[in-house]
Amino acid sequence: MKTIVFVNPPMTLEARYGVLARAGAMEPPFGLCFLAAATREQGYRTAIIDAETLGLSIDETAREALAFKPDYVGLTATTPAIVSAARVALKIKEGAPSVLTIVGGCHVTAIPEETLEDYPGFDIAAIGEGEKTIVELLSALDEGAGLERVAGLAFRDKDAVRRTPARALVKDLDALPMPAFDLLPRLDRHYGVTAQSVDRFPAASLITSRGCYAKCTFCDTNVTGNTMRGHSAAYVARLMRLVKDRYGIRCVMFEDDNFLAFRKRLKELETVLRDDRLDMTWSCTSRVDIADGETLKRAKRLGCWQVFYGVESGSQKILDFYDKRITVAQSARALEMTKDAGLHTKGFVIIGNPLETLETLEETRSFVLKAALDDISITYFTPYPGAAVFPVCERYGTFERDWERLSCFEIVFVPHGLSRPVLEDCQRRIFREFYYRPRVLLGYLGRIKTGRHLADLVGSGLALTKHVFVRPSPISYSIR
Ligand code: B12
Repeated sequence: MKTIVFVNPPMTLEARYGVLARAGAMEPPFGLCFLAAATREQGYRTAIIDAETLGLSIDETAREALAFKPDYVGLTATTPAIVSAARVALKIKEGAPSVLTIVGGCHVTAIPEETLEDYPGFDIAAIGEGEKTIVELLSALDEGAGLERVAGLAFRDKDAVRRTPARALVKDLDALPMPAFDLLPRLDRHYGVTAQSVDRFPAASLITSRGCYAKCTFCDTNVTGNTMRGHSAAYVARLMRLVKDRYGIRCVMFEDDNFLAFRKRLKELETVLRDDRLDMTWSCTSRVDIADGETLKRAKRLGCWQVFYGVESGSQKILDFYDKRITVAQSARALEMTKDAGLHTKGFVIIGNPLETLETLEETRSFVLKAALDDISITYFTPYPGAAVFPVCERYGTFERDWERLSCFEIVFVPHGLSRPVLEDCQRRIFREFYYRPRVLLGYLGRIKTGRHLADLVGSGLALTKHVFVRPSPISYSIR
């Protein structure tokens, strides 16, 4: 029996969230769980090493992987994780040169040739969704057959990198084996959404669909594409039941790009969940143009307590530049409807965008302060290779192409006419003016239900306070 070890490479919360690390959480590497379920079903001895969650170093990760005496090692990587993945792959090759390393995920999917050229530790790249690719690839390798027959690959051939035809998206997600959460460290102990996104503990995140119909140009959708595919209502209920029964999970954060867009499924869930008596609460994402009163009230009835929206900016010019296809007024309305339905709201905001000026920053600040928001996340615009804006972003500002720093919490892009201190100061100012208001603070106090909530909220609150008050930047962001 051949062995494959999947690796989520090391990456700390500090690398992901910078000074706000305390507010971050580890979540399961869903892609690897799907892949591991697929190879295990085909009879491969399969393991997952989640080095990110276990806090392993590069050396420790390679050592743990080699301890399984693998034939194959499959590494996943986003853009900020690609260097770490490449280091693990090299270490594995040093320890056992015959092990074949395969890299997949959004970074290599966007730029396979460059990735294979830059990182000699990777033997083969899997492009796009990987469940079928990995199974066909392993069987081709076991049979000693050529790789050309396997769709969705890139590999080195003499001095060049060759690609095979594109792999089609998975049509029927329910047909995939259930994600192999059992191969991870225990879900309820090692992974946890923080209290900002959870109303009860233990909590976990899940993903129940792939793809997003929108084509916002800042967003990297190159793996799952623009065709929305959802697991069925019955599958969603089965998944919730599984994490509840096996790990005692009581609250779920759905990480789908646009959970509420599956309106028909939500209706069906009403029956399925009532019959199942799951008694779980959840939070989810939505585009603002999907939100309507009926859907939101239904979500509330089904246990939803919080909805996350990508409001992105208070400037229409920037929303239009990104082809976001929403208006600022639509965002404001969606947030009000969500509050009217009795739900908490969180908005994702991006600053430092192409075309950003002091005026557009001010529009965003003023929008955030007026909108019906309970919570916000403010990140810096980050051009990812899989996003449509990537090839043109340097027309609009200076970009530092240092993959490891592309976390959205470090400034790697500065729009023409603005500067790094101005962006830092703007982020601090919006955080400060947003959070340190009686309405928002009291809202937070109202959420404290357990000691765990208290510890999480105090911990992240202190980190935020230190960030916004204690470290003033030398230049002041001021429009007037
Ligand atoms: C859930 C999620 C998270 C979770 C869990 C991440 C995880 N490890 O799965 C958490 C919260 C931890 C997270 C963290 C981050 N995330 Co995130 N996240 C997502 C989200 C919403 C879903 C990911 C997912 O599960 N997709 C579904 C699975 C099935 O797809 P997949 O993971 O890509 O895996 C498939 C293929 O890529 C391929 N594949 C992947 N690996 C391999 C390996 C092999 C060997 C093979 C054969 C195939 C293969 O097969 C898989 C199955 O089909 C995506 C957006 C999206 N819709 O994909 C963003 C996304 C992946 N995240 C993103 C970012 C920026 C981050 C952070 C940097 C944010 C931060 N500062 O914390 C960190 C980076 C963490 C890291 N380790 O690199 C970006 C990445 C962009 C980029 N090019 O790098 C995305 C694409 C969002 C976006 N549209 O911009 N994220």
